[in-house]
Amino acid sequence: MFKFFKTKLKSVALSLKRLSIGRKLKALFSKKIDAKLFEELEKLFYESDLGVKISVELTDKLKDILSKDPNISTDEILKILKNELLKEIVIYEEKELKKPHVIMIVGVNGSGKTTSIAKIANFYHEQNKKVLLIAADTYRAAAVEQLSKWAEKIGVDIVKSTQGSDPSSVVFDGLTAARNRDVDVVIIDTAGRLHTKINLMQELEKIKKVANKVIESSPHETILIVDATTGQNGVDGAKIFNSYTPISAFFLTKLDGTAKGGMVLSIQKELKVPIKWIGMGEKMQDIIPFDAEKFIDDLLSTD
Ligand SMILES: Nc1nc2c(ncn2[C@@H]2O[C@H](COP(=O)(O)OP(=O)(O)O)[C@@H](O)[C@H]2O)c(=O)[nH]1
Ligand SMILES: [Mg+2]
Repeated sequence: MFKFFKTKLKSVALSLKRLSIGRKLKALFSKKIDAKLFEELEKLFYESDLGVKISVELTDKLKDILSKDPNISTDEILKILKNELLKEIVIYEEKELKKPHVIMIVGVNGSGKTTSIAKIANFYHEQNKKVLLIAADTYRAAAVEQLSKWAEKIGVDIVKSTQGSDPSSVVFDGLTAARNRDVDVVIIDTAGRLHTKINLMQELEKIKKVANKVIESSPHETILIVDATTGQNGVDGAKIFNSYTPISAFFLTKLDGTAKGGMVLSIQKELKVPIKWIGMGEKMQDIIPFDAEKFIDDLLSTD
């Protein structure tokens, strides 16, 4: 583990606890057990962005448990909840990096794609990997500029082209350069696209085809950036996205903001796609590899 990571993790853990529904649960369980309590429970789950399915399932489960054992302690209940929530986790299987390992980043505008690329790039750069960025968001000049600034700040290479050029041709150039320069990790920035714009979704397929021609079976990962503050809308968008371009993992951003945290579970339940990273701020160090158990502990924390 690297220095910035260790110190960062501590503050990240603290800010994740902010999401906690454990305290609210504890308060609820100190009330009389009746129909109203279960209504409030379901509401709490739902308002924590756990989604309808998980909220209803958890409430039913608790109803069942409390009817069998009305004197069960809150700690016991939280333990049961933890196990139930862990069942919703799709485990991310760490794979060996290919060389070069090609990661394509996709998502809607403003979700945090470019910032997250900087975070991932910095993460690998800190591990002494040679990183190359490809600026394939050619729609806006500002996008290329933003990525260039990050590249400079981190100290990694970038391949870019002029605004309006074909994104797949930039990808072709970038991957060719990656091969020639002995690069370890390539990260491709793509233009923000709404999953409803079919031509843009098809463009992603074209980028992938071109990538595959230059580097076999690349991109090795397609990561969908999802703004965690968007709740169920984000989940619905991700579903459609995934139907056009299969996603290998999520990067959930803005968990430091107003996000309720429950989306971490609902998005996995609905898509069966794992979360690999979470974003906790605007700086390049504000990234943590997703740790399901730790996350659920924080979510259910009562301190
Ligand atoms: N608070 C917070 N802001 C973030 C995070 N990730 C990105 N942002 C901000 O979200 C805005 C959009 O990010 P950007 O990377 O440009 O999104 P893109 O349009 O998808 O490339 C910027 O103001 C970022 O600083 C995060 O994890 N936390
Ligand atoms: Mg961008």
